Amino acid sequence: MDSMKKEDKKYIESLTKEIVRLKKKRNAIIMVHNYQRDEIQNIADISGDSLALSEAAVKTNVDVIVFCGVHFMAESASILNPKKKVLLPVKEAGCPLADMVGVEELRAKRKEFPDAAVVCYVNSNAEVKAESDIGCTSSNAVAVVRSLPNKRIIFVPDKNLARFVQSQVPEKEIIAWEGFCPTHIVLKGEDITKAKKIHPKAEVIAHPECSSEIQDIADHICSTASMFKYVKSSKAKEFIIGTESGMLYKLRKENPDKIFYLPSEHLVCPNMKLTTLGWVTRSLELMVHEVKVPKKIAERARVSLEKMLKITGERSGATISGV
Ligand code: CIZ
Repeated sequence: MDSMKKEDKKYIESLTKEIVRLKKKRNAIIMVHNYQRDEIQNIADISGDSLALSEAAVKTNVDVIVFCGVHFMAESASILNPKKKVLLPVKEAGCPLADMVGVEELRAKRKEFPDAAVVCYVNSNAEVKAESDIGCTSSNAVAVVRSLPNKRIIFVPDKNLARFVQSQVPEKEIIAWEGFCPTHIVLKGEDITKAKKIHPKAEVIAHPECSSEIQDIADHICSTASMFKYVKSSKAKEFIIGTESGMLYKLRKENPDKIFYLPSEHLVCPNMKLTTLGWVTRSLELMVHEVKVPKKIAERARVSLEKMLKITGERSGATISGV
């Protein structure tokens, strides 16, 4: 912010004012995912991971949720908040990982392994959630898999998270879907080695969507919600963060005495960065783009999300700023 030009600051301030005005007019709340742009994080009423946001929304008394994130997240918010209008400011903000599994292929896999339970990562479309036995996030995937009576688990769609779960639950057989996050996958072992050379005292924290190469060398593997908790409790002063760049803004804000490094300039999700203050303003002005899941699919998808919530209990990973 400090290096920002005067006219940029003015532009941001005037759009932020307009968003606050429109938010009141629409009785809306702004939910912001941890991977969003800095200026979007600054207008958040609630920020956090996708599920913490959806859960937090259930407790608010608003008519409209503006979800600054990607499509599957807005779908989850809508599934858990069927009476509220959920808006995704940029219609095209999708998730290639979520699109790597389809319902027909999943049904075929189930036929191949009829004794297996299907666990689906939250980064999946509503139809896939509806087709699964239970959902999970990166913070509770291990607990969800452990809780199931089945010895075999079909885990969709992220093969790297599946691999991490397998390492933690060796007594089960995880049949991993071949999906991956195109942003996390760009992080290479040599990026970590380079960063470690420059910052030898830094701890390496990586997201489980990173490749096996990264999982093997990281000091700690955890979801975005767990990263905040881990950093706060760690005695280390410096951290190399192996996940999407947006995380660094809030990590720095919440831990001013600690230093954070991004090991690769490519750790930027192009879909997450589509949302700008201009699009949020337009979204509230025109009430676009509503994300609505067909009732039959939403009901079944809600069962898989609620089963997950029963296992891990209520989470408190969201940061409430300005409701
Ligand atoms: O659940 C989320 O928001 C995602 C996609 C990752 C995480 O670790 O928070």
